[in-house]
Amino acid sequence: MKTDLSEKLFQKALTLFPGGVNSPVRAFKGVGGTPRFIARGRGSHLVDVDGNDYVDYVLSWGPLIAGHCPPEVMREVQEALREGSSFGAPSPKEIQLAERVRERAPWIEKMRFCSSGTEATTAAIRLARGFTGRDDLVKFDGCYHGAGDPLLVKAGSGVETLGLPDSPGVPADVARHTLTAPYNDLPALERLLAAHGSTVAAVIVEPVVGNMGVLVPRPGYLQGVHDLCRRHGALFIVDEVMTGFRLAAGGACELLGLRPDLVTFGKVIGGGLPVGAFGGRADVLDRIAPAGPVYQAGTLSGNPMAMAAGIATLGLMTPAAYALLEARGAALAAGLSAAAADAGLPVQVNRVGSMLTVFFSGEPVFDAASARRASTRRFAAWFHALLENGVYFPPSQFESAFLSTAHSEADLDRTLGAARIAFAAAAKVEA
Ligand code: KE4
Repeated sequence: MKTDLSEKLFQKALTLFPGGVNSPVRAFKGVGGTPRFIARGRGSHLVDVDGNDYVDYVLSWGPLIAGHCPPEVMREVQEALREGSSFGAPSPKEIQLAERVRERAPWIEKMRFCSSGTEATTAAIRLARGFTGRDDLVKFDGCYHGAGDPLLVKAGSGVETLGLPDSPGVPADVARHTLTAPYNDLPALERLLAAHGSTVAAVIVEPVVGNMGVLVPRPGYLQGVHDLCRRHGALFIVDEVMTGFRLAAGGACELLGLRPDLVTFGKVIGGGLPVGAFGGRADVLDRIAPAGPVYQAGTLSGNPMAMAAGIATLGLMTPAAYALLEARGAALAAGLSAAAADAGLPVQVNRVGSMLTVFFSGEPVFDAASARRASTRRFAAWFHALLENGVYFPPSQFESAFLSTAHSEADLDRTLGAARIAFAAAAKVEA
């Protein structure tokens, strides 16, 4: 596969950007090699600057649930742009998107739009601290909630991929207020809150973890987390940036029957344009300025062009669309498991709906510690063999792959054919 132009552009990018990228996970650090520079996306496919075509399972890390450039989204965004991209003033489109959100997630009594998932989680934590008057926060080892200071403690995603202990630059005074517990381990959280519960403002969790690779919550676990929050007077924050509007119309909260105090969104809610949101109980949200004293703001929050992309994207996600994502996800997971077995490779395929990860491990993967025991060397060999055969998976063992409604049966056939070749390549690598 010719990658001359990507390699040339990457050398140039290295003189402009730290690590040659504008977000660490894109740098292929977890798998080695040169990141592909992308020329365009269409439906379920990407084409790189050297003209190579790939079935895309990154989908901009989740937002493109209807694939690249769905005509309905393109039309609405172009329409909105004709009237103006951003006013810095209220506009009807923010009301339209908020009403679509609330139709799907009625536990969101009030909300605030922002421009990224990181803004949403950072604001939700400040709001929980302001509402409770407490300073401590609990998160789970391996969960990633964006690049905000309070959250870069034992985080997943790029932090895990790069093996960064916790990010330098986060003052010890901030980090010490972030307590961590293992995911899927209720007794551990019980012990932590028994010791610190009176100073904990909130517990934040990825309901289905995507940022250690996919980790599936054990039955009753998340309800148990919520019950412990209630017992200790802490707010329960569900971070649906990755799962929101993807695992169901009402996200993981609908799928798993959760009713959190606060929820955060990103990715799909903007359909590929920059949108984040946080919302939940009205009595909590009403502490946000200018209704209350907890400050949060953003120049482009609720801009009509991004709202138009979100409105159109959510409008495409019908019950039939979710049924299609479930069918495609199940078929892909089954095909990958069978192909790995044929290659004599022990793998765990963790999947919920259209989110999945192939862990190169012979044991169940249910938390950060078991995920870290997977073979990143075998994953890297598998990733590159897939890429060489026109299939673009996330370049890290500790990320989720995503499907869209644009992924066809032909895409899955091509993917499984490439996967068979890739598993054979991985089998030649020491675990
Ligand atoms: P953004 O600030 O990247 O929009 O959202 C942060 C965030 C918050 N919460 C969850 C559960 C998330 O998954 C994310 C972002 N996810 C990563 C992918 N694992 C974004 C990709 C990147 O960092 O480039």
